[in-house]
Amino acid sequence: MRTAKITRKTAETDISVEIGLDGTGRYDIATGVGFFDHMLDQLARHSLIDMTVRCQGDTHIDDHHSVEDVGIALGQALAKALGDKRGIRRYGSCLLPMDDALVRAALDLSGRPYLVWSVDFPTQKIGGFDTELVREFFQALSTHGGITLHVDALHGINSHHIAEAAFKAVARALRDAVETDPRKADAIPSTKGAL
Ligand SMILES: [Mn+2]
Repeated sequence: MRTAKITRKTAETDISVEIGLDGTGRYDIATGVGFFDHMLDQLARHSLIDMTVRCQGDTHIDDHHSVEDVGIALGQALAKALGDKRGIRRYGSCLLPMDDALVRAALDLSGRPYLVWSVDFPTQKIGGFDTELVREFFQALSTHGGITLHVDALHGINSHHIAEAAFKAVARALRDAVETDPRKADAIPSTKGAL
């Protein structure tokens, strides 16, 4: 089974993350940030990656450290669970509508972190959540997961919908990319022989 557990403790956050790539999208998420929990629920549910996430962070300052550091830990967990990436499809993409919002995600589990982020939010906040933290999360996930990740919002007028569509689009793309390809089950999907 392709699973990983990461614990990460700093002066700002205390995090544990457990994932199973070959899961059914079961989730148990408690980060101390309500809207972020809602987004991670979507990420697990739509990637079919089982996820348990716990974060105790300095949310008395703001949500920034908690969101960024969970992104770091989840990225590290993904990289660890993927191992040498033998047999994976490697690429994934998704064009995901949610009411007014339409978000495109394309990713490559290349080992080369690169984020292209073209998502504008019409409001600075979703409830008490800073919309700029959505990018911070995906930047951390990309950097620490070794993921080339492109996310473009093609349309959207509601910030909650845009954020949720982004998480769901990345989730669906991840689902495809981490899946093993039965035609190439023993091969590392690169002409270089390593990812
Ligand atoms: Mn929602």
